[in-house]
Amino acid sequence: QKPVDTTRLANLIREYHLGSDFNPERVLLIDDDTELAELYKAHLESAGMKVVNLTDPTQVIASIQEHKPELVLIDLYMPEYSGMEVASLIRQFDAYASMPIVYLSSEADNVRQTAALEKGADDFLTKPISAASLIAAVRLRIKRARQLQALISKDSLTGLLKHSSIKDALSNELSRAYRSKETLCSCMLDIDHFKRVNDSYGHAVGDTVIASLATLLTQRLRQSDHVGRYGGEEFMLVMPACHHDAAHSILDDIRQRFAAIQFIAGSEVFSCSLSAGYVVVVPDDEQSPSAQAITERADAALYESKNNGRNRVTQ
Ligand code: GH3
Ligand code: MG
Ligand code: MG
Ligand code: MG
Repeated sequence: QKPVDTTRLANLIREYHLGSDFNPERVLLIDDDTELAELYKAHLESAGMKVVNLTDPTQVIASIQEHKPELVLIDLYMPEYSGMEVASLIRQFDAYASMPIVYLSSEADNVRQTAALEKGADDFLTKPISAASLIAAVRLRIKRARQLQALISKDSLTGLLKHSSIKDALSNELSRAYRSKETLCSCMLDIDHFKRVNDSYGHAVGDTVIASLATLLTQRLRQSDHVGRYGGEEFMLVMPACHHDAAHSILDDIRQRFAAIQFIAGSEVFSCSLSAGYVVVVPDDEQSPSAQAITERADAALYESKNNGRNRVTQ
């Protein structure tokens, strides 16, 4: 009889109860007063958030890179650096332009509060603060930041994830697959002879074809799958927990459904086809290919589909 993998079982049970949407808020708290920082950390953790305390502001960028917080809480007065200096340091990085920065300070003077906010922070919370107020303030700002992030990560024509966002999705799902030892399927998909569509019927009709494929992909795939517009008429799919047989039949079904769509342009009716290449990653301890290596393999499979006559799916 096979031994039971208890870690895997525990993870499965946890995921089952928490659901795939469970995503605790991540907060970085910078304060020289360690006792107070521990108290605030405990408040936020009691609400299920993940909190990292930092007493040395010179480590702020390294800490942001490591913990990827969704909000930074900064004390205003610290011995070596002021909170204002820390806020303006964070704002020097384009990547953190939209990260909510909130001061947490006993400073009650409005003029000094405003001066501090001008350094690039978003808001001011005054100490002492109750657990309930702190939790509500942090939770609401992170909720709003997530809504904005979801908006800016989408492609405007199709509503799918943008190039950089689908790449992030692949990296994240890959790490998760290696941790949970689940298989993962990644696919590249490209419309065949799309130039001809544009040349024959115009760019606007071409856009409609791209948008129709996007709709088909979102309807046919699961909620937990990720769909991105990788480039013009090229798409990337990331399908967690998808095995080889399932991957092939889903992709081939998409291929057939797309080929069956009849597009109308003026008095003409036409149809298109697509080619796909996919990779199934089966995690084992010896091989953990990178996201880039997997994308290159999916790309190579796509080009095999193209070279073998298009309108087909290749692993
Ligand atoms: P293949 O079967 O080898 O993929 O041939 P193809 O003609 O599809 O490939 P190619 O990559 O040469 O052409 C893609 C075309 O897609 C070129 C470009 O003008 C067009 N395109 C890229 N983005 C858009 C877009 O947003 N809208 C429209 N209408 N066309 C686009
Ligand atoms: Mg202080
Ligand atoms: Mg093409
Ligand atoms: Mg192309």
